[in-house]
Amino acid sequence: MRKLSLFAIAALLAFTACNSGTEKSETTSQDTLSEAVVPAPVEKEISITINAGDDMMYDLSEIKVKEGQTVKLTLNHTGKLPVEAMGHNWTLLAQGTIVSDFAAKAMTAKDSDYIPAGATEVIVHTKLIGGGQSDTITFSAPAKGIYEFICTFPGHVGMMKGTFYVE
Ligand SMILES: [Cu+2]
Repeated sequence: MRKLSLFAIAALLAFTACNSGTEKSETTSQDTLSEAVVPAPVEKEISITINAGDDMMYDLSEIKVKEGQTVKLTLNHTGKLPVEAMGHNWTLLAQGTIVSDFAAKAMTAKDSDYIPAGATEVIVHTKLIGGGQSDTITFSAPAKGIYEFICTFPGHVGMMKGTFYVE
């Protein structure tokens, strides 16, 4: 008989513990829900680091930012080769640019680091850099949409390109 009542108490305790556990998790899920309903404020600034080395590749193929954000983008050349042999830049192109046509035009602009003077296709670009160098640019994200970024050093566009999303 004593054993039985102990069992009953244990069962009751277990039930209580279980119940309070349920209450707790309900509270938690409610909190999560209310957080989800209130949209998170958009960060004013976003920092992006993109690396490229002597392998002629960016380490990012996609970059996502929000409309109106200030984008602080750093390009690091992680290789050893000089700028004349393995120069890299990061060039954001306007929507509607035919990348292959623009890259062909940029190739001829050696005197201006392969960015044709006054090119309307270019929204923003870093400096052309060689191994061990970095360049940081700050710009306002353009209007919502999908853009492309490339390296305009001759012959690099085939390997060095990616998509820039403004959401
Ligand atoms: Cu390059």
